[in-house]
Amino acid sequence: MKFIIIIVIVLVIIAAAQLMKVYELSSRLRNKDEADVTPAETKFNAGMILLFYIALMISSTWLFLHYGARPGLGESASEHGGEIDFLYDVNWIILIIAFYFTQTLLFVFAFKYQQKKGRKAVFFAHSTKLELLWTIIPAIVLAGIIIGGLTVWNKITTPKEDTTVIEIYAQQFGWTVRYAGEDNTLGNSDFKVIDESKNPLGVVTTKLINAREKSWTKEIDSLTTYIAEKGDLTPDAIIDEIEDKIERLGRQIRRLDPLRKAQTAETNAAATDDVIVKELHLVKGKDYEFKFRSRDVIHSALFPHFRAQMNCVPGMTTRFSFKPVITTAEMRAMPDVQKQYKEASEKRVANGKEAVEFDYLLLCNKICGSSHYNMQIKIIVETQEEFDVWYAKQSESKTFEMLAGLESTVVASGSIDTNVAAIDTVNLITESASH
Ligand SMILES: [Cu+2]
Repeated sequence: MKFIIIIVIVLVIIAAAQLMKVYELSSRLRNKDEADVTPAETKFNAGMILLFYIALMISSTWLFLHYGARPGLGESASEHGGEIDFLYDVNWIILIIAFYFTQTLLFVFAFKYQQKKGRKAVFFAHSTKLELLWTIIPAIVLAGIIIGGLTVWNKITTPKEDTTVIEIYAQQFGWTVRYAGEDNTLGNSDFKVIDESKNPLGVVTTKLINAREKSWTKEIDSLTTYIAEKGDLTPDAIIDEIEDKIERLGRQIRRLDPLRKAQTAETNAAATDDVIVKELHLVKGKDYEFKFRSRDVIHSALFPHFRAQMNCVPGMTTRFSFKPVITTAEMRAMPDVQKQYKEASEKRVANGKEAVEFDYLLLCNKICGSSHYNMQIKIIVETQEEFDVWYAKQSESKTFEMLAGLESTVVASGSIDTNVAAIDTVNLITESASH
């Protein structure tokens, strides 16, 4: 279907070009310059301009009325959101007034002052009055918009007291949430100790550093032993690779030193109780401070229903605070939301898909790669009681220490790490042999 439409458009363009050519040829035959415009043609063009103006006004007015002020977003679910909505509405009102005013001038003047016999255009080189008018009015309007925006921005970004700290960690292509635990303080973090499955956010504790060092030292030991015992029977290329690896591991161990120095009893304690999850649960009426980090490229954390957005920049921490004021259940019960989701669900069910229910979402709003469109997690706003039940369950199994498997590493690291080193060596040998 799309293909047919494209073909039709192309054919229409070709036909129009051919018609123009025919017109040019015929005017040449009639000995007439094609730049000469007859009064009838001028009148026709002016009429078309007026017609276009009327169609533009009717269709834009219909769009404004049909889609309303904030299509699909519903009521703001955060405390500060009302002010953002107000700014948004003010901007739209100014834009719409400017739109109707300038478009009317443009098209109506083009119609009114169409070429007529004996009419001459007024010529003037400069008009101070006009210059002042179209400089000062936009300047005042723009200053108003900017001052209004800055005032609201300063207000909503001023740090609040008694906020609950939550880290939002971005990476291609997903979000991870870290709750700060009882102490409301996040533990230190560093990319050097990131482990995809056990420590995805690179949270640091002295215990973790020691476990890392121990496991890397073991690996070095077993590789060194391998060279000492079987070096004579191993091709030089493989020996080189093993030696490179030993050097690399040594470097990794040395890089742990500054991290170890930065750790104190407090930062260790702060990290141990951090809870790492894949869903963001918030309590209605609580002030939150979100700290954003990114592992790879710039992402942007967008909370559309809360009218909040903040860039997540590799190498730095950005922050934003807001207070959710409507729970997920309350939002689902709103007539507008129910209507919107009922219609969507009916369409989906008709197409053999399952029905959908309203959910708050955290989305990525920076084109960050191929799966950017799908970089989202659910946000659930609930009562304190509901939150406590959920959180208790998470802190049974998802604290940083448990995820990092620290206890078991310390006890059993010897056997596990030697195995890892042995497998790696075998891999190196088989890889080189296959080349
Ligand atoms: Cu992203």
